[in-house]
Amino acid sequence: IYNKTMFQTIFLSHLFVHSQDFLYCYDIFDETYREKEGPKPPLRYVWRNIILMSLLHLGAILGLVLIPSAKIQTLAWAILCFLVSALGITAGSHRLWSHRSYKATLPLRIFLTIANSIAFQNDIYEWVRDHRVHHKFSETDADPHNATRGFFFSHIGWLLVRKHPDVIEKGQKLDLSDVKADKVVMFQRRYYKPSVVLLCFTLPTVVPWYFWDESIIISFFIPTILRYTIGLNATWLVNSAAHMFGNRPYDQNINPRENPLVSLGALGEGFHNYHHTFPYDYSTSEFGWRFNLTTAFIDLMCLLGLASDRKKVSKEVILARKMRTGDGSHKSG
Ligand code: ST9
Ligand code: ZN
Ligand code: ZN
Repeated sequence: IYNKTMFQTIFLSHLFVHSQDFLYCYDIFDETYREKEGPKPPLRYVWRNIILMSLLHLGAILGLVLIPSAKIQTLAWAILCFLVSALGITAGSHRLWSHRSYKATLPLRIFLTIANSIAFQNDIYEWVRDHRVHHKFSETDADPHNATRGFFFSHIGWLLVRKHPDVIEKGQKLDLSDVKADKVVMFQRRYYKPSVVLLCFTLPTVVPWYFWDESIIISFFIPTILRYTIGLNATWLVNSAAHMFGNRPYDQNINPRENPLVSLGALGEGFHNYHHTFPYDYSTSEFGWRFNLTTAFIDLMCLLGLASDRKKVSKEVILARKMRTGDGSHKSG
């Protein structure tokens, strides 16, 4: 049905609508980059991280064991902490600051920054820098969590070794002027360590202990350690599982995939074939609120006047792209 001219018309109008994104070009794949020839640099382990991550995961197992002894309020609090921290990543460092897929007012940016420190996934500036090189140089040496190096590396291994020099070399050429200009982001970067001690570790522990007399051990190991570890793994699954398992209805030439299970845990971030194809779409998916709490949250914020300018790819452009490069898995849709 779609001949070449029709496709070009639709695609060009799409380019025009989103011309701003193409001026930035910070999340569009760079086809010109070539990995350096010759042997890869040897792995340099960071033992401090290996030890701390192992201890964290052991602590999370203890948290799991303690669940039957916890008060119901404590479990509800842990879920709340998980959801708020997750929004700090999904609606915050991901969709707002990395991709600029919508605009947020100062009060919302302050909330998302607090939520982001609860999540403790590096400060927003560093997260955005690593995430923009991930999109621009996806699955090459310049991608911090290059999924062609296997499930373990893209999941957690990349945080346990020194970065490939190309990540830093390419990352230094990125345009980060927009995040540098955001005073809330720069404030978080300056006070990042104390903010994490207070918001990721102290606050989630103290609330159950102070307000409903939960034991301090349970307060520490469930809403803090277990909740933090689940948040990290849900995020890392986007880099590992959603780069390996699932359909590719939008672009079968790239590895990122549609993975509804990952979306469920990561509040809508598992529709990764769509997201790498249209990184500036605020919903990171074609299907609105389906498995996508983050989209519902951003829509609510718009309703309350705290957010605006959501960027959305039109149905026509999506369909044309599916016909051109998709794997046919959405044929009935
Ligand atoms: C964590 C982050 O877990 C997770 C991010 C995941 C991303 C997910 C993406 C998917 C999207 C969807 C979201 C789903 C969300 C779902 C939520 C559901 C709950 N460009 O890094 P260093 C330079 S963090 C340019 O030390 P090493 C720079 O000058 C977990 N330059 O490199 C830098 O200095 P500075 C907690 C760059 O020595 C200097 O190099 N955190 C770049 O190789 C040194 O940088 C940890 O565990 C760049 N890209 O060490 C800490 N990178 O920063 C883990 C670096 O001062 N990190 N430079 O400007 C580390 O310890 C280290 O980074 C390292 C590498 C050992 C991994
Ligand atoms: Zn990805
Ligand atoms: Zn992204």
